[in-house]
Amino acid sequence: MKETISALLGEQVTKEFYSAYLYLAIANWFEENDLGGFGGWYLKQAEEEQEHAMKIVEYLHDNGQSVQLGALEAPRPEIGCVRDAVAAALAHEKYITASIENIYAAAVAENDYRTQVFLQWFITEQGEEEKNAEEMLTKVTRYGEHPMGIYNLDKEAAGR
Ligand code: OFO
Repeated sequence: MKETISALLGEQVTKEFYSAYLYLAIANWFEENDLGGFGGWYLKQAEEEQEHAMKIVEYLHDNGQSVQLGALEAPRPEIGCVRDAVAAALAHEKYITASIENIYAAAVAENDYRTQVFLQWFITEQGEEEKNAEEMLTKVTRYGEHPMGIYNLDKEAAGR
């Protein structure tokens, strides 16, 4: 594996752990504001992000690479309401998608076919996560506009 790819994947490990840390911060905000249901969702996201990090660690090791762990910044999302929290998650997912796509582009440039295949799972996963985050933001925004907003949206989605 080329050093550039190995380094980018190493940085991605830190970004995935940071994602977990950010989701924990968001989960904490919900928990501290008596919205444990939302909090549970973000705790689950935090666990998934750690799994993503470990998937990359394993891939690097399977390919004879060493992993340089980076420092984790303390997440300080600016959350003043439910919508802010959900919007912060969506913005972060978009940032991670761009980061994964950047590694994919580098793998293409280096003719690193194995890494391209490896990253396909992450590209699909990011699509799912962005979709979930977008949907949550739409629902929370509509609910903010009108308490029946979520109900109406669900009916529309189900075609009823
Ligand atoms: Fe790691 O899945 Fe999104 O960020």
